[in-house]
Amino acid sequence: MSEETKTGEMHRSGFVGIIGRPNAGKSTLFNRLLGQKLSIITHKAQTTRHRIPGFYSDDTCQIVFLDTPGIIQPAYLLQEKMMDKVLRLRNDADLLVHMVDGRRPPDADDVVWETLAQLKLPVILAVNKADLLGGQDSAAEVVGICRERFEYVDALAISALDGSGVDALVARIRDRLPPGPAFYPKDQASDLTLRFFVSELIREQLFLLYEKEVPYSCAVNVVEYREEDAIDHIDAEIVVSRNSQKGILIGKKGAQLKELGIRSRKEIEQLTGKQANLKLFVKVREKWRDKESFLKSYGYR
Ligand SMILES: Nc1nc2c(ncn2[C@@H]2O[C@H](COP(=O)(O)OP(=O)(O)OP(=O)(O)O)[C@@H](O)[C@H]2O)c(=O)[nH]1
Ligand SMILES: [Mg+2]
Repeated sequence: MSEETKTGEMHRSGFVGIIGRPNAGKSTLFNRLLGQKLSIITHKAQTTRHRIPGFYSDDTCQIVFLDTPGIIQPAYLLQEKMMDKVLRLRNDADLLVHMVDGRRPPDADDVVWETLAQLKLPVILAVNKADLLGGQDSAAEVVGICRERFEYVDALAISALDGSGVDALVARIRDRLPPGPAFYPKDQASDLTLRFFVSELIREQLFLLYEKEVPYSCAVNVVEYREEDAIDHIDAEIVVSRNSQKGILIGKKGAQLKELGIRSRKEIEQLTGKQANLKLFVKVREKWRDKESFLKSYGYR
């Protein structure tokens, strides 16, 4: 049963997938919509590996946003699993927001277009990074290019970074959702575990601290999380796919791993508002990115 809101309009609710090429700004938009850091963001492509739900609620609606990994042609099993998470939106979402970096719209042969077609859902185009574009005309040009390649139900320019256009985007999403009650309590932000968020914060620091292939070869598992009143004790393992990467991760006399620990701890303490005692362990699992059983146990189902 859907109820009328204070303004007399119907309460609306639904699931909205945020999709697009790596680095388009999906997680930046997601966090801005939710007013908090639920998804990790770096300047590197393929930062997000999971499908992350975040609940946007106000008096008139509840929107469950789903942040997703950037769409690519998969080269190994982990990336296939990442793309599965995008394709599963077909069953789980009412609407999609396609984020495009306004400076580089996807080429005509980009795998993104095929994915959009496969998903068979209404799609709103959000031309992002408007703050870096030369005004309305350039955004309109990008909209024109994208509309030649896909039939969107709506399109607008936004900046996920400075927030311009984001309220308008929410209003347009809301108008397209069916009347319905909230799915979750309105003060809840997500249904993922603290362990998950902590492992993601460590992965974010891995992306920022290490170069080239290393961050892409790492998975992070929180293996122990023990809460005390004033402090959390956390053991996390970092899984690498080759022995040589273990050395890089640890660094000379353990300096790099120590730095990773310090940076991650700061982020975790910001999240929990408590002190954290973080211990990091490095483990080698040959070619884990291509092995079903490892992927499963690291949460990439
Ligand atoms: N100038 C500007 N930068 C932005 C904007 N939105 C995102 N960025 C930057 O773009 C980079 C990628 O942002 P993310 O939010 O991680 O992108 P993503 O689409 O989630 O990337 P993947 O998870 O790798 O698919 C970061 O450095 C962001 O700060 C924007 O509106 N303007
Ligand atoms: Mg992301």
